[in-house]
Amino acid sequence: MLTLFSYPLSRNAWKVRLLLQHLGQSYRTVSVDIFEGEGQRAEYLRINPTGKVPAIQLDDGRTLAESNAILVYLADGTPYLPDDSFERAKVLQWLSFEQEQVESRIGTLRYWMHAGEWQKRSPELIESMRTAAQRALTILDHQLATRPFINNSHYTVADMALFAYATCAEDVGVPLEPYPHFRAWITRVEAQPGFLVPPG
Ligand SMILES: N[C@@H](CCC(=O)N[C@@H](CS)C(=O)NCC(=O)O)C(=O)O
Repeated sequence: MLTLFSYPLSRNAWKVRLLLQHLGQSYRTVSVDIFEGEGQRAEYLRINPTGKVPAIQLDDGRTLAESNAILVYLADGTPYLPDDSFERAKVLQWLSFEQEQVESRIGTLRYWMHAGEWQKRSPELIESMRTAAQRALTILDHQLATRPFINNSHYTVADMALFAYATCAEDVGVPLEPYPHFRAWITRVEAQPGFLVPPG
């Protein structure tokens, strides 16, 4: 059975749990307490050299880390990842966007909040990350003005990945009010059969 190395509050891990739920695939969870340094233990670093969650281990012992790489692996051959090479590359385009422009800003601010590190950062840095997050949300809002899901009419792993942190914007001080198409997309994603409520 697939093993998922996870932490309850992690939305990067939630992306993977969401896909597994959509797929109806059984798995076992091993909790790695990233706030207690468990990710840095030698035993876990052999599974994921970055010490972060999520990671997965297959029955044959092989391991895979990076949430979006895991999504692509698990979604292969399912409706959540197109077979057509161009459409598939478009999904990868949005997965890269998610890591570069959403997770790195909103996800990092959220991590600082949960880790109690917010006060250690300068207000200027926090504000510049919020501004960058607004730019990312503007891009998503424009994209979603003309299509129901980020890569057209099909709900894919790109929607799952983007949902994880883009929807935390308000928690880190970025209001969603200016992004009506993005907010309508949130409702569409939440209505997908098997949707899993993300951790707060
Ligand atoms: N790019 C990685 C990021 C993973 C990541 O940052 N995970 C966080 C939890 S959401 C973590 O384990 N943080 C612990 C740390 O930074 O040491 C992915 O998408 O999987």
